[in-house]
Amino acid sequence: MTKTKFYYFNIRALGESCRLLLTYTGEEFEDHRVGMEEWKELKPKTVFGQLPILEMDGKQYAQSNAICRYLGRKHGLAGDTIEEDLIIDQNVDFLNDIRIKAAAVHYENDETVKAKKHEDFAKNVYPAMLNKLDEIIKQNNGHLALGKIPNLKEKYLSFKKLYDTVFFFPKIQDYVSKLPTPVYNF
Ligand SMILES: N[C@@H](CCC(=O)N[C@@H](CS)C(=O)NCC(=O)O)C(=O)O
Repeated sequence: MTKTKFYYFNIRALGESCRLLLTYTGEEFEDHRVGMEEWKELKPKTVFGQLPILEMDGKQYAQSNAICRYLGRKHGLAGDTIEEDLIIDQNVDFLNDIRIKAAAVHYENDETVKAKKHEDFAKNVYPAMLNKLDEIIKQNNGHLALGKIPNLKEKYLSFKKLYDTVFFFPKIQDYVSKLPTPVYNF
């Protein structure tokens, strides 16, 4: 039997959609949370020097979205046609565009630049992107995926619905109830 091990840091970020998919589909896996000491040793042995990594039968696979697409196909969650796959991919890529903006602020070390970037994006970037995402989730009846950006669930009812859709599943609730505390909430 295939032994599946998922390697990522003890944060949600790029790993959580893979963990949620593994949990939802019932695929048995080890949720391996890599600490900084282990990472120093592991990094040069990974495909791109980054996490997440999915390991199956001792073979490694990288890139969070590629892993999610693979898990979706493997467990019958992909589209019925290649055009449906294209729609899924376009929405995931759009979501990633928003994440990249938020990450640029989150990981900025210079506090002045960080504040400036946040002010700029909050005024000129997020509203249009988040309204579009709101529209997509509404059109898809509460489906898609979302990274963490503060207060979205309060501001956009559709985001709350999407969250409720995902966290409604008993297997996901069970997974969440056993989670270790992430090192930070991102
Ligand atoms: N495109 C990659 C990006 C992976 C990535 O940026 N990983 C970061 C953590 S979120 C990482 O491994 N950082 C540690 C390092 O580069 O040493 C993916 O989606 O999997």
